[in-house]
Amino acid sequence: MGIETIKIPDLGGGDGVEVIEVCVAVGDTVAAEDSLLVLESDKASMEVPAPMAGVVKAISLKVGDTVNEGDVILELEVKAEIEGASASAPVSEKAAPEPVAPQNTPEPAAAPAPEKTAVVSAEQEVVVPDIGTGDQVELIELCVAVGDELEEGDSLVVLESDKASMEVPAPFAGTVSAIAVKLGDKVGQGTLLLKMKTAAELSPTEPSTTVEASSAPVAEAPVSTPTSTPVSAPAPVQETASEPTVVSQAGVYAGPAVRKLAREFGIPLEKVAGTGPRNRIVKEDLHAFVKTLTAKGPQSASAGSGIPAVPEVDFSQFGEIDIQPLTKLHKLTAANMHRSWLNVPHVTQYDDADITELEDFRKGLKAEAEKRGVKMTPLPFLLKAAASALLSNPKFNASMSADGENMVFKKYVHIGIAVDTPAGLVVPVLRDVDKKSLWELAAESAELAQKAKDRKLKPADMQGGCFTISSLGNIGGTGFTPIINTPEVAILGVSKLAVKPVWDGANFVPRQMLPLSLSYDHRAINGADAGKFFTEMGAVLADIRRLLL
Ligand code: CAO
Repeated sequence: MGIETIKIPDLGGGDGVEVIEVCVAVGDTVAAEDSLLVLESDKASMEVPAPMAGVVKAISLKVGDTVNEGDVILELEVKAEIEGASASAPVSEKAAPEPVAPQNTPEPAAAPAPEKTAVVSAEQEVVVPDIGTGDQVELIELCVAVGDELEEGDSLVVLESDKASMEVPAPFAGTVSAIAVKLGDKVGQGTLLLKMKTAAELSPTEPSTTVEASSAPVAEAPVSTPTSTPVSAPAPVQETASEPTVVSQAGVYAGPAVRKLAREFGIPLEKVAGTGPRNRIVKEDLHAFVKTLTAKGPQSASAGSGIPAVPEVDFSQFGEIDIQPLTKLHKLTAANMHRSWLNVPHVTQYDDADITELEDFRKGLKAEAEKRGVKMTPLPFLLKAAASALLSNPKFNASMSADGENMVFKKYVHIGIAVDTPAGLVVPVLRDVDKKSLWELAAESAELAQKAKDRKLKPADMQGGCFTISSLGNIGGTGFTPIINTPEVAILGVSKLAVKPVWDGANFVPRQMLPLSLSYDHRAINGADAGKFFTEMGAVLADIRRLLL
């Protein structure tokens, strides 16, 4: 065992950098490379990793301190075997953070001085400067768009390595004329970032030049003359005036670890309020952001996915109100509807089925129905017609696998019926509809509807459906757009029967027309399939003898 004093490593040529996060506490066991501190200058932040594993015994710094190379960070108790390893690598070398700023930061806008003959608009290439590492780093923010007018020092891009993020400022004032990079690109010293036009005194024949932007230093760094080497193979330049991939997060202050976490969870950093020094976003802010989203429920969760949330309104300011909590069933139904509506591309097709003869037949069954103690409504006929169409159109009697890779075709025909109850909407399922008689279906649907209203349905009564019928016919309306009961791929809406004039080839005759609306999942079913399904259903409803065929 031994105590190692861990000090601020070489900061890449700068001094006086602020401690904005202390990532460890006394008593913590840290592994080599664990973050100890986060330091930040005006333009860059970096994490200082532990040079070795050990237990933190004392911490000499606190948030807000300004530190320089060599300042003591903390005392680390190191085990014997680790000590040996540390002895061969001095703390100052091992603890060096991912360099953020080069020792010799090139002077901004130090393009080679051209011959001065006239004032013209010159285009200059801006490349990634010496960023103190030979590795390629990721471009995580593009702060400008083509056409932007920039001042010298305005942020162009933010680059991020495992341990540090850094802004690359404009080396001179000008207008962005082309952007050569996009988010996620891996770049290194000399990579062409963009082109800028600047009014400069140049020879009219002066070719476009290349200027290295100075990566934002941690602190003031000694200035050296830049290398103005044109990039030999520049990345393709996007000349479009409004580049859609440009995302400006300029002004977002967050360290690499926070940015990484935000990316992993898809949190838009620009929407997170930073509570750290100078409004820096710290991990706790991300936690609070996610907690707020989850606490606000599904509506706000959708806001997180880019859908604007409906603003909360205090209705009592307009008059008397009565707030009643939603039932559990209502909330469940609402969540299912919302999920289906957001996940499934719905298409709804409308048609009227001529059920004049069906109605005559149904009404003729009234006496027998009474004897049997059942009510023969249009619903059992709709169930039979739907079962017939499902069998001859298997795409409707199917579900998409959750990964979107397969269609699951069902060899059974179980159909759900939407039942309106005081507690909310439920969908009990009638099994093997294709194999049952109209009388059986009439009895069973009435029984299930009654059970639903009495809240006596069991979960199994509502599972296994292949297709749903939602009948508002006894209530009214000429048509509606039913929402698919996922993972089913289609639903039939039934509206109120109406007598309409229909042209029979010689005359308009009064026919009893049943308005139907068929919503289907357009990922699984196309319009032609739906047209065929509808035509077949309509034919069966128009002449139920077809059920015998
Ligand atoms: N047009 C005109 N009249 C119709 C009809 C239609 N399309 N469908 C049914 N009717 C008639 C029936 O023939 C019956 O008339 P009689 O009393 O004269 O015989 C009357 O309307 C009542 O029928 P019903 O409601 O008792 O039976 P049903 O088989 O038609 O429906 C059920 C059963 C459970 C589907 C229904 O009661 C129900 O709850 N419907 C609401 C479903 C719903 O809310 N869907 C919305 C989902 S999306 O928000």
